[in-house]
Amino acid sequence: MTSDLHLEMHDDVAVVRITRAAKRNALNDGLILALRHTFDTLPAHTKAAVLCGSGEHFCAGLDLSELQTRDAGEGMHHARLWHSAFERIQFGAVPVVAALQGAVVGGGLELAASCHIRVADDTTFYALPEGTRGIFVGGGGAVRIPKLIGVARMTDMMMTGRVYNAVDGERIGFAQYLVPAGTAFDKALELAKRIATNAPLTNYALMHALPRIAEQAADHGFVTESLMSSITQAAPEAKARVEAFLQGRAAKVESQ
Ligand code: 1HE
Repeated sequence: MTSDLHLEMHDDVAVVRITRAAKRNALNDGLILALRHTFDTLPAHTKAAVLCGSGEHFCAGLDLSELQTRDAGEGMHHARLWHSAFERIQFGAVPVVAALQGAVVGGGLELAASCHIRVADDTTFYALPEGTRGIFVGGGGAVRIPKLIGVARMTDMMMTGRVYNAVDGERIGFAQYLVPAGTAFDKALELAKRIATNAPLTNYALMHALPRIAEQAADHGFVTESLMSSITQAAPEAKARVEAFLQGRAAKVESQ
């Protein structure tokens, strides 16, 4: 498929790294297929993952050198290929934490938006240059990005070419964490290791049920929530964790 994607296990955390820094980690078809395959076939003991890019930029989006060769039908199938790959990230086996630096633009922002948590460093900037390149998002951005920042802000970014810096990007909801330059990977790995210690059913509910509940009508959402709540509570692991707290063996919630 490609030699530009690398998987490395840190115990039960998978680190998936795009290693195409010379092209600012721009996503060609080989990389999209490799992302889909990698997130589909993570080792069975994987409990969480970090997605990162090598070099100074997370990802410059679609490899524009591939854009020129497609007609409308091929273009649609190409977008569907991206959807299928990013779907394996969002609705895959384990939570994924993105470590961001430099450019998180176009399809790179769509890729980041398919992860569950985004950690940005001070050098991060976000843009959707599709608007100024005469095209439209095609990697799920029209669905996922408004959920992070709202339709109005996405419209502004695409219509005007607006670029958000790291501070403003965190303020409007692109990233949940903002850390000093060069430390996004460390923070993302720390978070992934912590996520890996959660009860697997809780992580499953957060990945697969929460986003769907949030889109259901409230009366449907309450019922789905009650089902998920009872399933997680019934698991032996939940009982053991609550028991550990009651016996003073589990950490208290502390302000940070
Ligand atoms: C690329 C790409 C790319 C860099 N496709 N080759 N994305 C964009 O419109 C963003 C285009 N890229 C940039 O604006 C800049 O490259 C960056 C801000 C990301 C980085 O700037 P810089 O100064 O560090 O790097 P550079 O000198 O611009 O680029 C280095 C090399 O990477 C250069 O190739 P070289 O052979 O001349 O060394 C660039 O051509 C190459 N490169 N970005 C191809 N994107 C499913 S729909 C999604 C639609 C989109 O994502 S559209 C948005 C595309």
